[in-house]
Amino acid sequence: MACCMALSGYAASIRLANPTNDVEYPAAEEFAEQRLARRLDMSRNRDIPVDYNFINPYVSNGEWIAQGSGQQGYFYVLNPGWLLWDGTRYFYTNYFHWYDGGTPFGPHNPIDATKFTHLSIRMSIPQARRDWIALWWADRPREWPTNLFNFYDGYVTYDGSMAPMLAPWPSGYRVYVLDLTGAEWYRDLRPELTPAPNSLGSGWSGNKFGLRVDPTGVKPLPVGEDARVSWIRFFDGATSPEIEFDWENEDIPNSAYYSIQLWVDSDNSGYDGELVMAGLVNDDSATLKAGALPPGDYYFYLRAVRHENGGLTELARSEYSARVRIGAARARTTWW
Ligand SMILES: [Ca+2]
Ligand SMILES: [Ca+2]
Ligand SMILES: [Ca+2]
Repeated sequence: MACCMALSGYAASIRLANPTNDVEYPAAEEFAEQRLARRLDMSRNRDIPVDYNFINPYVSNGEWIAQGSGQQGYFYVLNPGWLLWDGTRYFYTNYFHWYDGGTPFGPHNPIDATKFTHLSIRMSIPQARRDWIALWWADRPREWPTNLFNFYDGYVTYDGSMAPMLAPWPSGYRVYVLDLTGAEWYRDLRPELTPAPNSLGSGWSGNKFGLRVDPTGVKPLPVGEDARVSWIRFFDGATSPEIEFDWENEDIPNSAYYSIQLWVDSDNSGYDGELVMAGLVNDDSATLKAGALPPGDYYFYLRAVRHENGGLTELARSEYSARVRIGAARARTTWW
C-alpha cells in the first residue's frame, strides 16, 4: 500500500516525521562573528581577500561572483599574507588583495582549529565543471598552504559492472557542511557514495593562518562561467546545537544504490531549495549541526534518490518541515 502522503506519480514515498512543529535553536559559536564581530557574508569585496585566475571578481547583493579564465582558479578565505620564496620560485607576483582592520588576514586573525572544527560554505558551480573541491591550509603566516583536504563534488555512483562514476551535483548553489577534522565525516552518510576526503599534511588542529579553496579540480571554469560564494562559516562543531530529522518511507531500500538528501529552503513552497546533506543512510533519522547555517528561518524537505550509471533518479519527496529558527530574533538576517 502506498502511503497517503505520497506525491502522485511515485510508487515509493517518504514522510517527514520531525520537525513537524516550529522549533528554535540557539546560534552556534562562529569564527568571524566571534573574532571579527561580523559575518563572512559577501557583503564586502574583502570577504574574499585574495583570488587567482578569476576575471574581475566582484560583490553584488551579498554574492561574490568570479568569472572563470580557463586557468585553474582558487581563492583564499583567510589570507596567509604575502608569500615567501620557497627555494625555487616566488609565488603571487600579482594578485588582488583586500583587507581592512586586518581582516580576514590570517597573521592577525588565525583560526583556532581546535575550536572551529567545521566549515560551511554556500557556493555555486556549474555542473559540467564539478569534479572535486580542494581546501588547503597554512600553519604559519606567509606560508604556502600545502595541507590538503579534498572531496568529490557529487556522489560516487556505479555502472553495471560496479565501476565508480561521479554524479556531480546540479548547477547552482549547494551548502557544503564539512567536518575539517574528518572525525565525523561519515556520520549519517553512506561511505560508498561519499568517500572520505583525501587529506595530506598537518590536519585541522592548532592555529591556521591561511585557507585556500579550489572550487573545481581538473576542470577549470572557462571564460563566461561563474563561481559564486554567498557565505562562509567556521563554527564550533562540538557545542553546536543539532537539528534532528526523522522520516518514514515505503518501498525505498536501504542499500548502496539508494540514499536520502536533505534540502533547505527559505520558505515552505516551490521545492526550489538547496542541497545541504546528501548520501544519507535510509535509516529514518539524521542530524544537521545548526551552526552550519547562518542565523535565520529555514524550511527543509527530503528527497529519496536512486543512483546508478553516473546519474540520479528521484523516487520520492517529502512535504516541507515546520519552520526551523536558528538564533535569537535580533540576530537573524536573510540567509543568502
Ligand atoms: Ca551573502
Ligand atoms: Ca522556496
Ligand atoms: Ca541515520
